[in-house]
Amino acid sequence: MVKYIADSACDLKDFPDICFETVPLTLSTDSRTIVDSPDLDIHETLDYFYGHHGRSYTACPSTQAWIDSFEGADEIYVVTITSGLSGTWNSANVAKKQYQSDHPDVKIYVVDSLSTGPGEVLLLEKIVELKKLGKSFEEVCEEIEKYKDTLRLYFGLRSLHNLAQNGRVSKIVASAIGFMNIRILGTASKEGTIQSVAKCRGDKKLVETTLSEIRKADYKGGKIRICHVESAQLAQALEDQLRSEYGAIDIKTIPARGLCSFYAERGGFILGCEC
Ligand code: X90
Repeated sequence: MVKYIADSACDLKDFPDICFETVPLTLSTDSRTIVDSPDLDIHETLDYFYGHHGRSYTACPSTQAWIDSFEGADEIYVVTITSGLSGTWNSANVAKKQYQSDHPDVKIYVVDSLSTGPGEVLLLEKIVELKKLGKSFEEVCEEIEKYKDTLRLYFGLRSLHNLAQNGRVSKIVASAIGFMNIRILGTASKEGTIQSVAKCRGDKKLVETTLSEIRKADYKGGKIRICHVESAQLAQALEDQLRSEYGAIDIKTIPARGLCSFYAERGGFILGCEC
């Protein structure tokens, strides 16, 4: 059996016609731990964190959680959030080694997305597409490593509070926003870390600047996936702009799950595209 697995930063809850499962990260405060399961109420979870005044954290899945997800399959594809910001890729690899020492015939490919949310979605969709074409395990691994280089990730955020609190961006960068309608536009660096691109005043300017970055990246009409945190309108504005400039492109928007919602925060979006 072929199984497809991603961590919950991937933002998908299910995937039709294949055996797909997500392994949750966790979000927590000193008094509560929230598992990023597919049925998590995002609105309530965000309210909880905004109302909580102490520190809040996240944690990657345990080795055991990965091992449990491998059970029963003989060919496994795992997509993780960037190793540049999370221990998730590492814990998946520890699980892979351990699992293969007990099940030497099981093939496991763990791909470091160097991205998150929509970047993970694009990788997963590509793996599924290659398998449908009848590619072997080795061919899929090889083609995915090449495909990864064609992907770009952009994100527009209203607050960097949770990223800064957890050491994923510097406090200096974070303090530049949070007032006067300032949004930050960022991108994933080659190493899968956060690189800030521009400060924009208001959503309209944010959409314009995102479009101009995509143009600069030499985007030619490839697939686009967008995740948003309670900002469907902003995502729609991006979709509309992209369609009016590039025509009938394959573009889809979904709400972010817990992990990306926690870090991208209300009003944020994350966009992945093939360049
Ligand atoms: O292991 C953990 O506890 C998870 C840590 C994840 C930290 C960052 C998640 C960011 C999610 C924010 C904008 C996208 C940045 C992606 C750059 C590669 C969303």
